[in-house]
Amino acid sequence: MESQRTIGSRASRVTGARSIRPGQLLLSQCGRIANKNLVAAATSETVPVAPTPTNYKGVSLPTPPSGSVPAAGNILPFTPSLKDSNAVTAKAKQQAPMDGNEATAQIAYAVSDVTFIYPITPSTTMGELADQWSSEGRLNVFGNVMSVTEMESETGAAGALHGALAAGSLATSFTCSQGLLLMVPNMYKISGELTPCVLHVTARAIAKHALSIFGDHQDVMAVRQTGWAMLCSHSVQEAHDMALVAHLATLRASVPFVHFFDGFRTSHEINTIETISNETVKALLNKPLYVDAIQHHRSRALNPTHPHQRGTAQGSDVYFQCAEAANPFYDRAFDHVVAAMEEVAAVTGRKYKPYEYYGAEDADKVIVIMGSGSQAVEEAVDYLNANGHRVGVLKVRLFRPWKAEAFLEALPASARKVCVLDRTKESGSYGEPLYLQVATTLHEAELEDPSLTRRYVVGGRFGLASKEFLPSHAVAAFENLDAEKPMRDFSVGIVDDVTHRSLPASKLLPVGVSTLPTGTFECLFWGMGSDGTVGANKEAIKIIASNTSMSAQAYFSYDAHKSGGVTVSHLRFGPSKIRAPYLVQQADYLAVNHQSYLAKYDTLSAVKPGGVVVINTRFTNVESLSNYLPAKVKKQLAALKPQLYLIDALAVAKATGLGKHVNMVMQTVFFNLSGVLPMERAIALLKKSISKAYERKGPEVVAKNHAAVDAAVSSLCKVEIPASWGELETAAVHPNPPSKVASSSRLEFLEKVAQPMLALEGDKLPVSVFSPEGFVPPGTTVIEKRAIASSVPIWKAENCTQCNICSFVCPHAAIRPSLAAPSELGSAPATFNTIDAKGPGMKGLKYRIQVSPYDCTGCDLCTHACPDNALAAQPINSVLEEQSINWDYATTLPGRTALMDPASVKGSQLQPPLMEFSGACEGCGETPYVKLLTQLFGDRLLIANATGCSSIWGGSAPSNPYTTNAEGFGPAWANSLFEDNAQFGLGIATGAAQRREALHRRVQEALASGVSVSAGLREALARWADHYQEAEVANVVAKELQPLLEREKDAVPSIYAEHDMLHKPSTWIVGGDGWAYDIGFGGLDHVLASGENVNIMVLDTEVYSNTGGQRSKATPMSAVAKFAAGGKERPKKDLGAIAMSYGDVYVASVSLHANYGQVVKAMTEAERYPGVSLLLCYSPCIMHGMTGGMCSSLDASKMAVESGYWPLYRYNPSINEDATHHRFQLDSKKLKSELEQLLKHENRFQILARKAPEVAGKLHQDLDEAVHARHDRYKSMAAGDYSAPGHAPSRDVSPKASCDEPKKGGCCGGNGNC
Ligand SMILES: Cc1ncc(C[n+]2csc(CCOP(=O)(O)OP(=O)(O)O)c2C)c(N)n1
Ligand code: SF4
Ligand code: SF4
Repeated sequence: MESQRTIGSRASRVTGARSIRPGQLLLSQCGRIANKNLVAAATSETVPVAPTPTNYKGVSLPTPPSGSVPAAGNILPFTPSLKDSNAVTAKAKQQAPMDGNEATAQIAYAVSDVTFIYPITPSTTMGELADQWSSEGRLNVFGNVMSVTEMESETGAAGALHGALAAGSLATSFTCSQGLLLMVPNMYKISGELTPCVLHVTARAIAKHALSIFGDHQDVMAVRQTGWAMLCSHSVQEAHDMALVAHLATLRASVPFVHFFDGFRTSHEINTIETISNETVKALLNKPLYVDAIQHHRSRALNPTHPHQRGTAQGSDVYFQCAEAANPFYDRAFDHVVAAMEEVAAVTGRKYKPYEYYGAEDADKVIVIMGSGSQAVEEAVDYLNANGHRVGVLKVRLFRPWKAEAFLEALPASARKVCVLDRTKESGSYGEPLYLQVATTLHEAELEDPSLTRRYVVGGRFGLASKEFLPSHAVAAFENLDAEKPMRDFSVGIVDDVTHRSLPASKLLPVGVSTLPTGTFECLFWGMGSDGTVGANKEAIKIIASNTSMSAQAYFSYDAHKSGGVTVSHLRFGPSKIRAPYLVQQADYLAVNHQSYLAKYDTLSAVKPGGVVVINTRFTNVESLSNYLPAKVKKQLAALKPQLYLIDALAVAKATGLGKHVNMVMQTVFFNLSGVLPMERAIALLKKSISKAYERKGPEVVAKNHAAVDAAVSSLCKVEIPASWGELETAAVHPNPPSKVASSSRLEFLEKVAQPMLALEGDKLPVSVFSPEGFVPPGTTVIEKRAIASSVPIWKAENCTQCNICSFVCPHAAIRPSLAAPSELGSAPATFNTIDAKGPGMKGLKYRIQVSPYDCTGCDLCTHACPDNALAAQPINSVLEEQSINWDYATTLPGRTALMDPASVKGSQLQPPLMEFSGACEGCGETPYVKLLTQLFGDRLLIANATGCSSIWGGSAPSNPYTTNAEGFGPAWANSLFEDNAQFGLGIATGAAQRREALHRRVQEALASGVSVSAGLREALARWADHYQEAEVANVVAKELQPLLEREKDAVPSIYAEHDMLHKPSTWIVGGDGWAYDIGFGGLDHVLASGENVNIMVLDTEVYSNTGGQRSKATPMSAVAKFAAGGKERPKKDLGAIAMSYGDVYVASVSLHANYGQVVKAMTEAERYPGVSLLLCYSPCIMHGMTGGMCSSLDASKMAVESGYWPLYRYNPSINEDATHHRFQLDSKKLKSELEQLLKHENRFQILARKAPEVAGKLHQDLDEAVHARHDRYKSMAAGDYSAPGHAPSRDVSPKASCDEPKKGGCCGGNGNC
């Protein structure tokens, strides 16, 4: 498997600066003491003496010579003294605002030479920073530029990490969740070999009934048995400090460390921290102990000059003993952690302990907790103790190796009741891991010393997938301990009305009482995904933290839509240190950046009475606003009496050339109204940060943002809230138009689950409304009605030629053709105008193009695609109600799906899209392919979807865009994981095929046995048995059979039981290029080679779009992507050529936006082909940075095809090669434009051109040459010449299955060769 390197990772870039060698030590070397005295010498007598390490023959192991660097080839792990007399003292303090990822990455980069990375949210940023710093040539403390290599998966990253460690490198990596799980086998290897290493983990939920990117400890708890020490950070500051502790401790202990902190809550929280400089770190690592440790690690490495063997196979005679031989290293690790913490304390002044108590000295109740939640408990402890209680919190940092004595020492003797809170769930266990550990510790202590008072201990769960954990929840846990019989195995923070395990709300800390330090200012900003609000707030908090003496904190919450979703920024700043690992509960300042949110969401629920409220609205006076706002909101405003400001930020943004990006305008207003900085200074700082942030996008973008800042404040108006608003009647308001879904089976889910979740009220839902397996009914996006477009297309009937192309290209299924008989139009709305329908079979019908303004995202692709100028974008407000009524009417018209061949561009659009209104970005290039797929085969689709954008826009609960046709048939969709999708899809196909074969046998046996059924049923069964593999016949007969079987089910019970398998499904394996080219390639390759009848659709955005645009092996040479900050140096992998090399795989390379007909043809051929089919789909994405935005995807795709950058071809193995028929057909024969045009059109290519023009020039030239060479090869293949290397074979290789539809010309396209 090819591995990829960034420019910065080349060995040549490891600068001339040195790594530490014995002769270069700056400090004197300390002596070493004999092994058996190690622990005692290092700690007080209370610490037991560790046994002398022995080898598998029971012989005492030698230690490296005292006081000197071990000889090369000393393969024993490092066993140093615990203390080192060479103290390094504190340096001047430096403060900086940063998030937990950056705080960690700074240390990891400083002390590591090598990393192997792979993106996974929320840890990706650490890898991205390492890549960026490496590409900028940043030196670590050893004077080296870190080598950063992106791997094909975390399996690969862990394997490579293991290898680098075995070669003696100081190596690290970053991951979480599914990624961490993939590392498990190598984690055992690394710890088994007692290798120093640190893995930094943003602890995250695991994909179970659903995937979740949010934080909890399920992933780290799943590796607690791998032999890695586990050190937990509780805050952003700790992430910085513990990262260093972990790196120091691993060198000391020769045990690898997982350093973890809460995903999102800590990894993405920006807080003001005191940083540790590289000089300080360097001074620490220059201590002889570490110099020795590093040298020792290197001398143990694999090296042919002093070889040894590792990783052997052992039998039952020795494996066990060898495993036990590692015990001394784990026995000592705790003390090494303590020593490392002391060293860090000496240079930072921040003292940490593995188990640290906070609270009343004489506490009677104590909560034990790990991670960011401990800060909420600290606030609760302060609050309760200030109110006469005696409570405390014991914060666990070191989870493995566990040190019972130290834990007991930290727990106050007065504590009678202990509550252990775990941020994980282990279904079926008697308790979660931290609870079990604590319970065992207490129990054993009591057994050992019967005089000890018995402690009551209970365990509970909190905060799964970043569920809010507030001080009031901690208080509820303390209150539980006061109950006569405290609840055990409880949950807190949710309402469990099924098994009744959740704690009731706290009585002692009522809602609305803040536990924050006095003077803390809290702000909320409601923005829309990709409108820049989050980015602007990140800058704002950095400006405040860096230019005032205040502490600052920022956290951002998002909904699941890729774009156009809701973002809420939670900012706090104030004179005291801010802990508060939870969302803002009572804002002093609220900005609502989109007026529609006021009606849709309860934006005012977390505002302090009398606070500042700023609304971006078109209605900038109280009268017009009054007409717009729902009564409920007006009443809320009247009650809160905020200082209300209005601004038409959209108008300011438009006037300054920023389009719909209102972020800078709203930021400027914030600085103006909050008064956090003098306004002149704030403006200067804002402009400076804009210049830095938008530098990559070019000077024009910078200038426009500067202009927006200048224009903002003068557009702000303060308004008085009319007293009359307080008197209004508040009828229940729902922002969404009534649900248009008739099916009662969906209604319950829609009403009880989907509606509240969409209104961002999901946190309040009780357990009982959920189906435990996490299944979602079809078609739930129909109720979303987001109305996020600023303008929508309106049909100009007079220009329309009825090509249906607007509908074809719409990524959101929001514009469709309607056909109606004149008689059906009697009750049509007045503006529902139509024209005579054109084309065969259309006579007498009326035609119209109708948009759904609530579902349109305003991407403008349709207006660009229309060849006849028959669509015009209109401001949404002017047409919303009218066109919504028209859309509703259009959906009541009968479908006329049989009028045209669905396998044509126009005919496909008369089929209902069974994937509609997804959460994809506006103009997304992936969705049109899947939408078309559902129009061609939607009623029989089985989709296995790899994790990626397509699984997020296609399956983020409660939004299921996959819907059903009038008969209730539609795509059945499932996501297993990222890496296993090909195999998952193969399994689905095999399972379904197996069941159908068995059914076929039963039908044949029933027919042969003369079973007593009606002639009609017998005839239909016989017909089905003859054609069961031909979808177009079998599925029609299956429908006929339905009522017949229903009537006569008792006669053929075994056939009736499987009647839903009478329909022949079409299995599609769908995923992005990251899946297909990288992490899932092994499985994909296996499926390609399987000969089974499955179809694979690769939505190739040429980057990992879902995680923010990291490079994959599909990324073209020279493009700048994340993890390829210096531009990709290697060419794109030719997946099509690999697939074609099997000879029996149907392969097509398509571009929907560039050639509509070819994609329909390829999809149809692929589905008909009875073996494996692979469709490579060019998918423009926001990550490409197209000039003109996503609506220019049509132009970009044409440029890509016409320049040869993206060839269009179809390779059909069912065609027998002869002089005139060739399997390989090049559909883009003529190159009509230069590659340069495309390169200039997209920022991904231009970044490098701006940053390093010479490098870009060379890479662009190489790319151009490669494109032309490939085109020449394809031309010769299309002429039947397969002789060049890498070409598809022309020999006959037959797939396993037989042609689906021999009677219709079949997979050969009618030439008789199938
Ligand atoms: C084992 C594992 N590693 C990493 C991830 C994080 N992850 C989810 S989607 C994704 C990228 C998907 O990229 P691609 O396949 O190109 O699809 P796209 O998002 O571009 O559609 C990554 C890295 C994961 N879910 N599982
Ligand atoms: S503007 Fe975009 S989303 Fe709206 S109808 Fe046109 S193509 Fe569809
Ligand atoms: S593929 Fe690109 S455009 Fe589509 S949803 Fe993902 S990030 Fe957005």
